[in-house]
Amino acid sequence: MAKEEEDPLSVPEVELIARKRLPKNVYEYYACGADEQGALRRNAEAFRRVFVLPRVLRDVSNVDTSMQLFGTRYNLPIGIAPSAMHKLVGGEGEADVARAAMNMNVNMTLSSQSTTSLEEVMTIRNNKPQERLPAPQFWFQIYLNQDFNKSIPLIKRAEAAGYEALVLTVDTPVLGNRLNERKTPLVLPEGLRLANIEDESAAHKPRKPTLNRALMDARSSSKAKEIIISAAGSTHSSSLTWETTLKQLRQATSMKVILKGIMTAEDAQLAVDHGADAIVVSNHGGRQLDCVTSTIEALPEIAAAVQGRIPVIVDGGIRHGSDVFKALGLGADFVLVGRPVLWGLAVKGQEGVEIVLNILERELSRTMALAGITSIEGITKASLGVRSGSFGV
Ligand code: FMN
Repeated sequence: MAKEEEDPLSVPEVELIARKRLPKNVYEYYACGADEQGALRRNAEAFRRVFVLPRVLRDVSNVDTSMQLFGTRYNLPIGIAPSAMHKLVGGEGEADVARAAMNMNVNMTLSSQSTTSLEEVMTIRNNKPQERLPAPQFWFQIYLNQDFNKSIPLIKRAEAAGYEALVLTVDTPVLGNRLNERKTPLVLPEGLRLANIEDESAAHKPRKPTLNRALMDARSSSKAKEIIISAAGSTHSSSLTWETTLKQLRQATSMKVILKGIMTAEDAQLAVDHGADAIVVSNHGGRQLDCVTSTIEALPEIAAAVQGRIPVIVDGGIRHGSDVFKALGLGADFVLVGRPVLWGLAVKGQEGVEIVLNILERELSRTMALAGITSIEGITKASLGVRSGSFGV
């Protein structure tokens, strides 16, 4: 095995190894964006137009990357974004990711389209032996059904299991047009189980033995998603509205409600007005609307509109600890990483996810030291410069 394969030193190196190891269709499913993949590229490229201002002769012998969110202290201002079907890369999928999150004291959002049940993932969190830090909180991501009542059982299960927050993904009234996925269709392997959704349908109806068969026969992952969703009597609802959705969720659960997929200051203001507990500035990793700005460019205006009333979280294109620094400087309280976690999982299971998180931690800590900053709260736009005026710095 080549040296860099044994010991990847950066997230792009982890991705290179993952790319070599994963079947092409699985790699494409994880990597691709929508249409011409403009949003996917812009998410990462936009970070390259932001600079960190080095400051010298400051005592940076103790750099602390920990921070607090909803009253919980985390080692890092970095959480794991929800992504579907982790067992496609092998191993124990979401369970491996959850163990890594626990070891690293990192927040994790489980996708409703996971291949491990939400209860099993929460058991990993709850069985943590008493240690120095309290366990990190886990959140549960959901797409709502056209008929809200059909979503209630899944919401109740997440609440009963102990998830702190429900992350409602609002950028998917219809699925994005992912050409690469369609060109290299994903045929799901035997034994793969859409754990939450299959359980949900099984809880209410006789078990559907044809589900896995139908998934295996699906000619693309978009098709597979449609099958999964319809098996749960569910769909990506295209009729959610500001008027009803948050009200319905409030009635159904006491979990915090986080809206994921906000890209404009106007929608951020509406999220605050309608009582969201936090927002995630996200374009779904470039997998939905292709002709959209990068998330990091959308962030400053959104943070300005929110004015600190609720936490602003951002994801998309974060591949380096310095990207995390830049996102915080541009107004985010917290960031999520999607694909880097999947690459780590593909390379070495739980250990691979920990390798990725450790790389990001070391890079963030080094960037802070070189910028003369010792705490997460100390990272502000005063530490940043930009090549163009588009970031409002
Ligand atoms: N977002 C969701 O809200 N629910 C999902 O089930 C979901 N599945 C995803 C599957 C894959 C393979 C990828 C790459 C992303 C998925 N996302 C999903 C979007 C991520 O939560 C996140 O917004 C995105 O990956 C962040 O960009 P990054 O991958 O550049 O870090």
